[in-house]
Amino acid sequence: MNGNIPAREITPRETFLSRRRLLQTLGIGASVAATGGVYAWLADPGPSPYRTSGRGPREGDGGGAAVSMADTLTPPETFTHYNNYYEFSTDKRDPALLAAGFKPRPWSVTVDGRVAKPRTLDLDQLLSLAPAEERVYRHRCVEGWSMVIPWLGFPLAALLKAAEPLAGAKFVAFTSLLDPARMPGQKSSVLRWPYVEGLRMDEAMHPLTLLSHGAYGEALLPQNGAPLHLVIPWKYGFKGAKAIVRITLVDTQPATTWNLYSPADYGFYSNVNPSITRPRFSQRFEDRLGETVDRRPTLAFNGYAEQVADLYRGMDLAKDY
Ligand SMILES: Nc1nc2c(c(=O)[nH]1)N[C@H]1C(S)=C(S)[C@@H](COP(=O)(O)O)O[C@H]1N2
Ligand SMILES: [Mo]
Repeated sequence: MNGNIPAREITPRETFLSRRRLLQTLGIGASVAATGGVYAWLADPGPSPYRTSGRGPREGDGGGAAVSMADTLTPPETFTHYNNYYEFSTDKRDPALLAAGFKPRPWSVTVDGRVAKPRTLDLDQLLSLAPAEERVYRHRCVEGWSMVIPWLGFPLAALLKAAEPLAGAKFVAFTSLLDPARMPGQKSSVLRWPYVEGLRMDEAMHPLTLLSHGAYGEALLPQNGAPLHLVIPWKYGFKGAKAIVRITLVDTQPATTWNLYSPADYGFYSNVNPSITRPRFSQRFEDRLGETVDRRPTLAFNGYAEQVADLYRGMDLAKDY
């Protein structure tokens, strides 16, 4: 066995855990093969609607010819101790400490707006909507660093479909928790609170868009957005709101936190795009945390172009929106 573990990315948690133990026993650790758009972990080969087997970098990816598509899981300690979570602190080392006592239960999520069946679900009701799947995704922050994370969750589409979207639903607005007593960073006005984000309806319904409640085979820790963290792997990390309490289907493009903060720097769409240089961060390269190799060229749509580029047909990809 080597790094080329053919795999499928949909894995029951039990299997993930036992497989992880097996791999550890074999001394393989947390290495994982990358085969293209979405990676996986298991040794069982299986058809995947997302995997693009053996796909190397292509022209238009934004990457150079020497891009290696082989990825290794980011060490869990990095994922849990290097966090952007301004509700707690603007220092990435702080959320692990400051959120340690944050209790993600009880929790409830309201799904409302342009739906036939608005509802408020507690966490157990929500988790019972769909089985947990494992998805190993690249995560790219607009600051230029990246990780590779084995998320647990289910497609956001499952939750949206259960609420029965109405014809007028064109966008989905996400709201994170507002609770300054539990989130000390909200006492500062560094951002407007609560944190809000949004997607167009087709982006929200896309099978890659994951409502995550776990990672590395465990429930999410508070610093990673417990109990619910939205994951949209082809967009910059800030599009994926943490600690979500409300999901509202709306007919017009909703306001989003970083766009309110600086409209010129953070467009509504914010798809990972090497050709858009943002004033504070060039997007041409990225640093994969935990890797010693030189910086990597940024891939268009974070490497998921094959799965999502169709959503943006007709839009000028050299522009930010
Ligand atoms: N509510 C909320 N969601 C948020 C953020 C935040 O500060 N508040 N930071 C975003 C940014 S910039 C990133 S890179 C990711 C980080 O997620 P992680 O700590 O789980 O890796 O969360 C995103 N979601
Ligand atoms: Mo980020």
